[in-house]
Amino acid sequence: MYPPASPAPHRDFISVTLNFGQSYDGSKSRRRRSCWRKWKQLSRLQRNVILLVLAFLGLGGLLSYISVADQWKAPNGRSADEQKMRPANPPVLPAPQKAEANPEDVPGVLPQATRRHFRRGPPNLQIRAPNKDSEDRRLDATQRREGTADAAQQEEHPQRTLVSWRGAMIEPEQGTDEPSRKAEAPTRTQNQPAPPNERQKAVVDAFRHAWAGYRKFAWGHDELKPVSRSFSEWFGLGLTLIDSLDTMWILGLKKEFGEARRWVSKKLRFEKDVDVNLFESTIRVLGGLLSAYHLSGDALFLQKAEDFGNRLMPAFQTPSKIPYSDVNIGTGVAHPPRWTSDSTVAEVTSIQLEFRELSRLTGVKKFQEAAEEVTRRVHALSGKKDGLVPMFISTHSGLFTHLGVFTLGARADSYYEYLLKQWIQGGKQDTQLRDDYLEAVEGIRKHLLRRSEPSKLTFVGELAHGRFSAKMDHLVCFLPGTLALGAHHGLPADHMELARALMDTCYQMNRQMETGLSPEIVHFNLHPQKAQKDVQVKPADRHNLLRPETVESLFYLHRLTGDPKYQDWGWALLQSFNTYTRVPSGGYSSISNVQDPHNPQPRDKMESFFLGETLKYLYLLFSDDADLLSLDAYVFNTEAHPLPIWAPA
Ligand code: DMJ
Repeated sequence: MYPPASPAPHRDFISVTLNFGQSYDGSKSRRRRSCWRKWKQLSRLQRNVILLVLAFLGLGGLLSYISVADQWKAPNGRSADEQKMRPANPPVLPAPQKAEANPEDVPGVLPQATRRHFRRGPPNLQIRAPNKDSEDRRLDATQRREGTADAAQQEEHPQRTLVSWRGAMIEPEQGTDEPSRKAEAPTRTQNQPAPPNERQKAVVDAFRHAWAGYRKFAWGHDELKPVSRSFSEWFGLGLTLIDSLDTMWILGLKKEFGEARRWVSKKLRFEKDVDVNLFESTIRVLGGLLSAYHLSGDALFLQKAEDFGNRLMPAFQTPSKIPYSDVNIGTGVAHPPRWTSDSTVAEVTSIQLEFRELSRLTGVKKFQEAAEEVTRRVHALSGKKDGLVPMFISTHSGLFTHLGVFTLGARADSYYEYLLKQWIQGGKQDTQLRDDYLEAVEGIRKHLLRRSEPSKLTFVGELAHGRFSAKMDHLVCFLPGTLALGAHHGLPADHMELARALMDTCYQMNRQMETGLSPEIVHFNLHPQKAQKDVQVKPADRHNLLRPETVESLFYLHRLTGDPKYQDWGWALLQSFNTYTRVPSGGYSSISNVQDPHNPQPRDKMESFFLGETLKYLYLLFSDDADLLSLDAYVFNTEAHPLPIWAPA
């Protein structure tokens, strides 16, 4: 007899035998039994260690599978995310792209020489239709993003008749484009622009000086503080740089544009925990990017615009669909200002040009739908007075608040501007926009228009609970230009007469000041018996923020009447800006006292709209070429960023 087998000695190591073939006798059950017996013979520690090793091996295998699979999905070594961001169009501006290959990214080092030569002067403004391939790729990317292949399929075969957002039946060929993946910028080219004349060169010089200050002391920040040679931050998005992109393009500043483009490409990031004002960031950032895209054809700007537009969308998630004033572009949390649940009427009704265009270019409808819902609701509200709107609106109830106060200045101004400009943008199809605008102009005539003493200057005052005030913000000086634009597009000829009269007044608001620059607010004299000046200024209102409205209207008035006096007036204004606001070390500064030429008191701030609007409108004003950003092809947003008119009238 054999003695019973002695118990297995305790082992301090683990032995694992792997046998992938059949067991020696071919019996699976026997092999299973033997494995199980061996497993049972192991100590608890040994079993745990084996299980741990197996789990580790399994996890490692899974991770390497994922990594390999990702590479399969992203050929050419590009990540899946990069694939999604494929440009809609190949850029038409090779110079900045080549420069981007240059690792240098900071001001102070000249950008790499460019391959293709920019013409001196305004470039050939060109809007190009996408080629079929790029359009298809973009369609694919959008479908992946939204999972809306079905919707896209429908749009592949659009019905002949579309329903506009107001429910009107329209024929697609007649004009207004619904946002669609097929929609794209129309193809328009402009003849070789004339070389800049002497006055335009002076604007280029002013721009270069402003830009030099920004570049030296505020690069990549929101605003230059030219006196202290530093910067201020508002949204932390390089506001001045983005607001200036299309101006540089129009002024033919190739090197500056290329350098700014590189910053947008490498440094502009929207993933940041920061609150932005919906209106201000829409008109400056979204508008600036869309316009830069249209002028240059560079898809980078459209990608950035779409990213930014998406981050603004939470602002529309309110009970009333009237957007909040502020939204955090990093967290997606939107909110009204701390002290109220109201939004400003001008703000919620002056984002439509940009959101509509973003939808048209991307094919993503939500931008247009959200913005137009606001227009629809405001249109239907009570509380207006002959087309004039109050200044505030509740984001909870969707109703106007602070009823009975009417102005064409701050908090209401661009509501009127965008009624007209949306109508023009959409190819003049939407008669409700036009009619609201026409009614408002009559409301202005009826309630807000007066003539000053002794010079009988026509001005637009304010109404508060039935009481007229002869107060006029410089902001109201957008109105002559808007009226002239409407008349040009077929609205009553007497709008042009009113535009001319108001233009005279706005110019006088500047000329009657000792510096030749308008204060922020004036009060007009209404009393013939008093030996007073027409234009009076209160001490608190004597500042000038380098605002554009007077030169904006001068541009329209000159372009649409051909009268050279408007150019002369603009020239005088440029001299005043140069004399009283130019800071020798670079940049221009807003000033605190337009009535003291000896000490205008620089406020140490150069607003982004000085480059985005004021200098751009001056440059366009001094051009005699009506094709340079033709008013039949483009509509300017309220920050002077040109966007294409969707269809010819
Ligand atoms: C700009 O941001 C825009 O023109 C806006 O419509 C009004 N305020 C400034 C310029 O004054």
